[in-house]
Amino acid sequence: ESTRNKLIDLLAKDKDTYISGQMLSEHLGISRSAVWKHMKNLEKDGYQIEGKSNKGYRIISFPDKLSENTIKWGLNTSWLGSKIIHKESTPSTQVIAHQLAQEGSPHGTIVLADEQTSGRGRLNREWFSSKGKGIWMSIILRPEILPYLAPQLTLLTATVLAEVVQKNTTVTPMIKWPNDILINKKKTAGILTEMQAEQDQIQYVIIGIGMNINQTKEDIPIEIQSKATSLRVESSEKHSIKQFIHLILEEFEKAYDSYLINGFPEVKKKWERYGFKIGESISITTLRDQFQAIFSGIAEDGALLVKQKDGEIKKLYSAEIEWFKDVEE
Ligand code: BTX
Repeated sequence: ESTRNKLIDLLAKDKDTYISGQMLSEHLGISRSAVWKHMKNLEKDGYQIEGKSNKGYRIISFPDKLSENTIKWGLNTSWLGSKIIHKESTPSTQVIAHQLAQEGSPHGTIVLADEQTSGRGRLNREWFSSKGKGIWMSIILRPEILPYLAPQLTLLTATVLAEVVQKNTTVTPMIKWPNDILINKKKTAGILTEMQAEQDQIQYVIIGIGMNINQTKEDIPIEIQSKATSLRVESSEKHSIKQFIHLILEEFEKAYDSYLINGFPEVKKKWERYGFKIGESISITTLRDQFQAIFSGIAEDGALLVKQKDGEIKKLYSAEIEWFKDVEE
């Protein structure tokens, strides 16, 4: 397995250069016929490899299957995804990411899985993550911002996901404060931000992204069918999960770098472009009470702004919101 990965790394370094069988066998410390056998196996797994007798080998394309190598290949980022961990099946990528972060994994490390067996949402809610149908990914960040600003990263991530869907599909995404991506009012993606911090310093933030891509209607669990959807259901198209991961990581890196330089205003502006139900009446549930008010957007710091019946504007940092259709149900 590790020889195979080294071989792919060598070939992936430069897709336009042929590497001779001799060179590969020397670098890897295996015979030329073993090199040839590896090539045949790679082809079986969906790698397209060109072999020319007087030049050597080169990789033409990677399979759509996810692996550390296939994700690395063609990823146009400078720091995000510099380290990639991929699992076929795991309880939750968040758990792995926490472990890695505690062991010192660098800023920009990403953890991905084809399937999560106990994926989770906020407040320990369940997050369905069926095999090969969506993006189940955690990003480790070590931002030099004050801990109380970390929720802004959730809003930033939501705008990134919305932008990627807007630019690359035929459907129109909306963001439900703070962290749901909706298409036709149904949830397509969710974000879970977790943080390890002291009073005035963040050790790390883990951003968990769950995005439904290729589920059919029948693939979506009954319990959530009335409120969940996938890109495929809404656009009648299948999408390459690998390509979507690339798009998200590239857009995220840009947005994050710009956020560190320019602060939150740009994120706020973008967020409000996608904000669901701005100007409309919503139901708000906080730890203390439940009331109805007009959703008036987000504040300069990302808090939820609602206008109460008496005209007073309230700023909320943590709440659940619903609109009336849901409240009546
Ligand atoms: P949330 O608490 O906002 O949403 C969870 C709720 O969403 C559930 O109670 C359920 O009603 C609904 N739901 C569950 N699964 C799905 C789904 N696949 N599609 C749409 N709706 C669903 C949102 O939490 C945050 C989700 C983060 C998931 C990522 S995946 C990678 C990482 N690993 C991990 O365990 N969690 C994160």
